[in-house]
Amino acid sequence: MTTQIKTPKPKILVARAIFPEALAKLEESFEVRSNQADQIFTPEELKKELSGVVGALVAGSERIDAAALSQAQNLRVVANISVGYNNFDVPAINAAGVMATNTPDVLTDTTADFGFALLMATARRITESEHWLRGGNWTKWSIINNPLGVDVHHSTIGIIGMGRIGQGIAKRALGFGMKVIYHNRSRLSETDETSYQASYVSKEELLRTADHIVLVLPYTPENHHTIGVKEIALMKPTATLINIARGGIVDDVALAAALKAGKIFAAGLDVFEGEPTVHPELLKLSNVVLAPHIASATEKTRRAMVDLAIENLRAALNGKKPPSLINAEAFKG
Ligand code: 8YV
Repeated sequence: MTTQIKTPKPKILVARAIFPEALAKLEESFEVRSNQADQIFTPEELKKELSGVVGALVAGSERIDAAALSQAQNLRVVANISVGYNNFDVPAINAAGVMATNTPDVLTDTTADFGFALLMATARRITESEHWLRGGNWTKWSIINNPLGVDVHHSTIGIIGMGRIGQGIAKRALGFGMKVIYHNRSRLSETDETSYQASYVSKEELLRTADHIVLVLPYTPENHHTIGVKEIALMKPTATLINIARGGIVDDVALAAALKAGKIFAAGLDVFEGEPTVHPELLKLSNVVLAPHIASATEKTRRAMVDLAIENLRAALNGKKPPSLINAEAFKG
């Protein structure tokens, strides 16, 4: 009789709740430390959870830095279920010899749809009107005595951050007959500018001339408070500001004060400084549409994000190049 020696499955961490079928599939190949209770780990807990695992699926809520990695001697890959990766300290991850991945492309259209939905809701005062109606204020039809919005069609949209999602917003804006202006670290190719009918302008010109400003740039320390008191002062009093980028791109205190004083028409925010806490002044205002960071939140897209993160993790652990490797430079040669 031969005794079969079972090789132990490699250990991985799934740091946030994921779709049960995806988890079950992972459990076929890995010993999984899962967090289906969806509790946010403290930095100390995260450090412990990462020790002894070879791979980890994480999200924006998990800060992966030198402290988190300090006991993660076996770790080979951290796969973010998110395109933005400002939760990653990339130099610290490189120093630990760990691959870092994200989930681009699969969420582009869903996120651009949401950016446009938030713009429409903000300009046309949809949530405010609904509250007004539910509050029993709709007692008669009126030409002037109900919430009057600003037009989206044929207005000028200013997109700050013209990556994949910014370009998705531009495509949608064309359908509304909008004039598209943008500001970005680098200019698009002539071909792309022509296809989106988009003009590159300075940040100041964009702030002064756009009717609707949509923020889609990644968060970096240099982009901290891209929009603050000075920038809001340049905007038109009829302008709207939409943030689907990251908390910290906008100075929320300055924005709340400007909205309260009527310096701009309205804002639509999906992301906040210090989220999930929202600045209390913003919660009191009616000229701001607030959403709980849901730009990528359709079932199809969230499943695609989880699947891509798993594909990245499996590739890295199988000695292959993950499809969306962020720190490829660190693994050259
Ligand atoms: C995620 C996002 O839901 O992908 C991103 O960058 O902002 C969202 O799609 C969020 O980051 C969760 O990790």
